[in-house]
Amino acid sequence: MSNPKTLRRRMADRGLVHIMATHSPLSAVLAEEAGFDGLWASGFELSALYGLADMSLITMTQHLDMLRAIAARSSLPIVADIDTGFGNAINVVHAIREYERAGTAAVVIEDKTFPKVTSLAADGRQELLRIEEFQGKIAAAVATRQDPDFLVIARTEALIAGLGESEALQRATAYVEAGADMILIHSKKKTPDEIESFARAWKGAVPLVIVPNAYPELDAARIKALGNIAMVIYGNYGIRAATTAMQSAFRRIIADGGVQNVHKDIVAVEEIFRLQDMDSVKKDEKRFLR
Ligand code: SPV
Ligand code: MG
Repeated sequence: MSNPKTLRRRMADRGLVHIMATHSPLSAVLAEEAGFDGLWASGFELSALYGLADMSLITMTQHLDMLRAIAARSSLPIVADIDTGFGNAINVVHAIREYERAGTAAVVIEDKTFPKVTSLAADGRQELLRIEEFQGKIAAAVATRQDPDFLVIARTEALIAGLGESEALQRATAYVEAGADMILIHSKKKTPDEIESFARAWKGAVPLVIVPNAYPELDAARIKALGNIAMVIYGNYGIRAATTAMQSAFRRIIADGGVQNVHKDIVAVEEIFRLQDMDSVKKDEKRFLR
């Protein structure tokens, strides 16, 4: 089954799919082993991996290279975060060709101007495109895909930009008219009220996607109760978990004057060998090194 079909099938069967943010093939393998339904090739996480702000500094080539490396190590469907589509509708045409060829199941395109500003920054300077211009980008994505199951998800940042629910609803409706398969509605409020209110007001024909990283108490049970959210993306949890673990281990090594204590609290190198699939390399050595 194709990756887009797998993702659609999982949404149909499970009602709600859980998509984990990844920034590397290793984090993708860990997400797959943990039991997630799919992967989020997150722009925020990849930017952070490079030590850069999530402000359109990472190029499409860098993002695609990482996505291909992730796809090579995981069988999970990938939802690609293509930010603003790397420019105008012409750039979107090029991006969709490349991402579909790379085996992506879905793309999320957001209605901000290029270069974008990361969504969760407290005083982020958020500028949105004209509705018609963004409709052109969605229409370009839909017209370019080869596989009709490849999902084009339109993300509105109207709530992030402080424009309110009616603007968000108007934009989401316009994006569905342009052909979007799903609407990602994002909020940086510390409580879920804004998202729950939008979901209750949403009467559109397509389901919603949310990224509950500012309002973490909105768990799967509450999400399901809303009835029209089919995908939850755990954006930024991979890079935050990795940062927490590395900060703690690195600080302890300095404080302890060596690795003698940390050593027993982190995975053994054999676990990394397993994640690197060393067994298959050993088998190949036996077979081919003559
Ligand atoms: C990402 O993970 O890159 C996202 C989600 O787009 S957020 O950072 O919350 O905007
Ligand atoms: Mg992003």
